[in-house]
Amino acid sequence: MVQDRRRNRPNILITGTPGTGKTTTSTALAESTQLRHINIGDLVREKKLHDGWDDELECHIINEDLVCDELEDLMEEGGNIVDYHGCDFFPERWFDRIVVLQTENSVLYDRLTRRGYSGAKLSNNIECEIFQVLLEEAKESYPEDTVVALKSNTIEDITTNVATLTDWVRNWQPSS
Ligand code: DAT
Repeated sequence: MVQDRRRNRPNILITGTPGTGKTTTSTALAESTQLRHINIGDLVREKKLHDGWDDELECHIINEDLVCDELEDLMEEGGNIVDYHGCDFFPERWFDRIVVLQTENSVLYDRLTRRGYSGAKLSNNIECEIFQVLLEEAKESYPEDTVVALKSNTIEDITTNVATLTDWVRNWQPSS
């Protein structure tokens, strides 16, 4: 695969089941690296990059083409942390690192319950984590050596993950 390395700062995708800590991790990482944090859920709401509301899943029906069009220039420029619970519709060439956060089921269950999830929305997300759906999706969508799974059960995990990723960003070099 030919990487698009005209950018001189890397792009990172932080993905995982809702509640695994994507936004918390991305926010801390953006602070320590000065990369730009792009929360896809917020972007979709703010710029209305959706095709309405899904009553059953209780979320916007994201318009993937509109999202990709919206982000193309920023991604080409580099220096982005993209935070989203899906990863298979972004162009492969956008990302230098794909981070899949993973959380123990019981811990995730408590976090999502606290967030007000119940019924199908809660069980769908717990199943998504049990079956490692995001890790499989990432492995199928990106070169294996760019995908890393990190556990996100505790605050200490976040601190360690942010430190590891910050080092990785500092050492990243655009290839010639
Ligand atoms: P996501 O963006 O993946 O949906 P979040 O960052 O909004 O997740 O976190 C959801 C909640 O769980 C929030 O209250 C912070 C907490 N949390 C996330 N990761 C954690 C971790 N590794 N340790 C402790 N709490 C965590």
